[in-house]
Amino acid sequence: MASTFVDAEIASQPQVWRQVGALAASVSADLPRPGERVAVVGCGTSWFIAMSAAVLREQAGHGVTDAFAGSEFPRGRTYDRVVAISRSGTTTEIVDLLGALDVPTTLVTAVADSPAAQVADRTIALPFAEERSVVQTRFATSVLTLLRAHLGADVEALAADAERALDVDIEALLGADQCTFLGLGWCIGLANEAALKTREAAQFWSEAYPAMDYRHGPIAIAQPGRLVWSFGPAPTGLREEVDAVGATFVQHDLDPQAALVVAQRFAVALAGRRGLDADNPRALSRSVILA
Ligand code: F1P
Repeated sequence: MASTFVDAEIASQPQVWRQVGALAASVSADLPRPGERVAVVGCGTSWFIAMSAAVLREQAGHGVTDAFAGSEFPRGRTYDRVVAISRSGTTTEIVDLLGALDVPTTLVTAVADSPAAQVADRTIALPFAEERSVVQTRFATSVLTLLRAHLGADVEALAADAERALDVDIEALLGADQCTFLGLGWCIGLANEAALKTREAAQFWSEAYPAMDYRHGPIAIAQPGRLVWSFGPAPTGLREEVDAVGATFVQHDLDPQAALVVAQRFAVALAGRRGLDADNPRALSRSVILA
């Protein structure tokens, strides 16, 4: 039963993604064109969505696409367009960066008249994906849906997978004391986002790595009572290695973006078990606004 804003926001994703799908064609002129050299930027959750979107765009053959945390944008580099993701449009690093750049910029936000929108050249607003919880779920996945739709993804199939994700039984996972999320390619951003969700919402120990790098040290953390959670296909043999050390290997046969919905539910359920308010995590605010 939905008891927090974030529960309801997670559950609304299939329907909200469909709304994004219906909107996508009408805003495509403000999104990168094939061949453009693009950087996608954001902070926190928005950065991890940028990471996934960048890999997908480049793999789709649309051109060089980098992703940066807003604070780490390499100011000396030249891009044809910078796409900024910010739910609030108030995050200091993003407002400052958009104000300083002299290349075309597009902001994707939930708030059309935010400070970031005032300094971006173009703004794509998704007000129907706005959230009341501090912890981001549906706004982030809606941005990814938009950027995937712009690359030709089938949004209806994605939304149908999200519906399945809402029914996945997570009860057996909730006794774990640690989780490491893994992904290859565009799923690395999803793994980072899943790990951030559990840390933000539940103060739960989680890590995230590119799946091929997991053997290079982080596997030492795996043991009975801990999870190794793969978004998308895992490298050959990795599941067996995880089994051998007694950790629980987790993977869902869903589009990896829909599989992120399972991880969102996991994070919020963990928070509930720990008596935490997932809508208002310790030391977090809706956005980081620096003096
Ligand atoms: C970015 C962000 C969130 C994070 C926290 C603080 O916000 O870092 O990702 O979960 O709520 O703000 P925004 O720029 O997307 O509004």
